Amino acid sequence: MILGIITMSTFNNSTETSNDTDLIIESDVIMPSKVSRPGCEEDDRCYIPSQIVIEHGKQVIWINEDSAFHSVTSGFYGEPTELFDSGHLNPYQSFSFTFDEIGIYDYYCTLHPWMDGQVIVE
Ligand SMILES: [Cu+2]
Repeated sequence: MILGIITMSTFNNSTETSNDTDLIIESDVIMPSKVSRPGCEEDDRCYIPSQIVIEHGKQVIWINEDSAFHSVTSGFYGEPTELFDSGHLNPYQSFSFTFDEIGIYDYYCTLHPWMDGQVIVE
């Protein structure tokens, strides 16, 4: 379990002071910053962790911690399986999917062909 920490800044116009609020968002897999450029695939860090093992019936939560859009889409680039597709995730948006069936599920990002990951359901 990875806890992503998001700092949200809110500004009070009348006094021009800022308040930082930390939100803890539960996630299992993160899309880290700068993965919108190739390179993360060299050490398998486009999704962290790039492979996750869960029990069937459990969900996986992904969060986009990058400043670019990403997706979590089942299958391989150019060969989606249409089991799940997050669509374009905004920065700090999350997506979850519950895996009921045992199996090995590959997924990728529709925007960045080098980004891939795998969920193993036992
Ligand atoms: Cu991407």
